[in-house]
Amino acid sequence: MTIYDKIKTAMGELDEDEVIKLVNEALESSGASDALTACQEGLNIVGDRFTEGEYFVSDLIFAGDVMGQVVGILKPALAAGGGPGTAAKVILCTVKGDLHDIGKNIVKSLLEASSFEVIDLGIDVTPENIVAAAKEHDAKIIALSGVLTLAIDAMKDTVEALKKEGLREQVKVIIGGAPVSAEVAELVGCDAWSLVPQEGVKICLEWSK
Ligand code: B12
Repeated sequence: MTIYDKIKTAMGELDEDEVIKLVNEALESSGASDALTACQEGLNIVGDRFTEGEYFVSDLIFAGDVMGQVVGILKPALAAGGGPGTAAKVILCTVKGDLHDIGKNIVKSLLEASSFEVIDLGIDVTPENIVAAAKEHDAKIIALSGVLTLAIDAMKDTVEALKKEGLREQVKVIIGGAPVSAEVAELVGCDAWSLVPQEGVKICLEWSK
């Protein structure tokens, strides 16, 4: 069993001590990205067990806590070599109805490592508040995160709200999070999508040139 398989299994089992120990080991030996992916795969196991009724909401909360610790450990390595840097502003949030913020926070760290000024609106943010923030900060990039299926509608509503306010041509919108795909991106009407934060940052860097 590779260390990554071990991390995935330990996360799936919600074995906090083992996850933290293995993630530290992985960080020393090789890649932070692979350790992050292994943890995400472990979280998929947690999610499946929740769906099957074996785990409960309290287990999701605990999984979120363990993942938060993992992100804290991996953050410096993930953010290292963040790229050339830019001073552009990015409005970032988890969309309306969705309280999941671990993925959003990873994206934030990586954007900041590339010197973006991130205006983090937090979680459960309405399209109206996103539009208001884009106006207030004169931001040209909006990054939306969402993990629940219902986040897709909220992302679509946000793009519609930007159109309604006549802002759509002036801002670029990127979306990410578990339910996002090419089809979802088309439905939402955004400019780009990614499940990989590093890739998302690259796209934002292109836009800010
Ligand atoms: C931890 C967790 C929670 C925690 C969240 C804590 C927190 N602070 O975020 C808590 C306990 C709050 C929670 C609550 C709920 N949850 Co929950 N939760 C999870 C779990 C186990 C992990 C989510 C996670 O953090 N993943 C790790 C992060 C790093 O991944 P990520 O968000 O996808 O982000 C990555 C990429 O997508 C990308 N990315 C993300 N955003 C963006 C944005 C941009 C711009 C870019 C470029 C990239 C990008 O970068 C990240 C790093 O690679 C998942 C299971 C799973 N399979 O993931 C269920 C899961 C998401 N939850 C689920 C459910 C059902 C719920 C609840 C409804 C449970 C309940 N009955 O109350 C509530 C909903 C609350 C709400 N309104 O949001 C379902 C969702 C089903 C669905 N399809 O809609 C899942 C899939 C579990 C399942 N299989 O049933 N949950």
